[in-house]
Amino acid sequence: MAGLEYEYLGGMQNLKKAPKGKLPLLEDDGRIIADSEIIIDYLKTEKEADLDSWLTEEQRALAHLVTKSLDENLYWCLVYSRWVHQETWLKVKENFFAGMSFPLKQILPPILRGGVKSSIKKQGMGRHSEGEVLAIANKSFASLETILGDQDYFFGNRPCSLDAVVYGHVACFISSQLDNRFNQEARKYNKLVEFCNRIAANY
Ligand SMILES: N[C@@H](CCC(=O)N[C@@H](CS)C(=O)NCC(=O)O)C(=O)O
Repeated sequence: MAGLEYEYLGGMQNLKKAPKGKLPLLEDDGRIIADSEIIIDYLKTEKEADLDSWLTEEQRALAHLVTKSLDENLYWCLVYSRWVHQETWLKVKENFFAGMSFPLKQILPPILRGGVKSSIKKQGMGRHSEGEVLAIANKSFASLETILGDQDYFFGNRPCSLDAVVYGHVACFISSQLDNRFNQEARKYNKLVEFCNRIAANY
């Protein structure tokens, strides 16, 4: 979106390089920058890639709070839908650990799933029923769709970092090959579906 050259290196093997034990991370000239928020700040300050320079103070404030709502709330609904929901977990396990050799492929998945389930319980989302988590996710989808309205991007016809953030979260539900209740619910929001298609086509 900022027009910078980059190479995408996906995969959980990158966790070995992660100073905070979490992905994503950005590697730039031998420097490792961890956490999406810190990566965006780094691009703004070090790479002159500020997608938000044209926003008003108020729009920037709103973008920040929407971002944090998705990072700290909707994110956990996604984790729940993938790691707790039994049927989906079997598919996630198949894909997530595909590159791993025997016997690690047998041993690691239940251990990692146990860790994720414990984190989600400590965070709080894991204490709700699936129906309640779905209702919580639904409120975020509905609110995003209301804010987006008939615009191409969240603040009009020009994208900003909030569009990247929303895509990062919402496409995990809408554009995923998974088809659980969470994916089905998200796909009912036509404007969000079109938004994801627009971002995917343009970027
Ligand atoms: N706030 C962080 C969240 C990062 C995060 O939770 N990453 C997950 C994957 S989406 C992760 O790396 N989990 C690995 C683990 O917890 O072991 C960000 O936006 O970068």
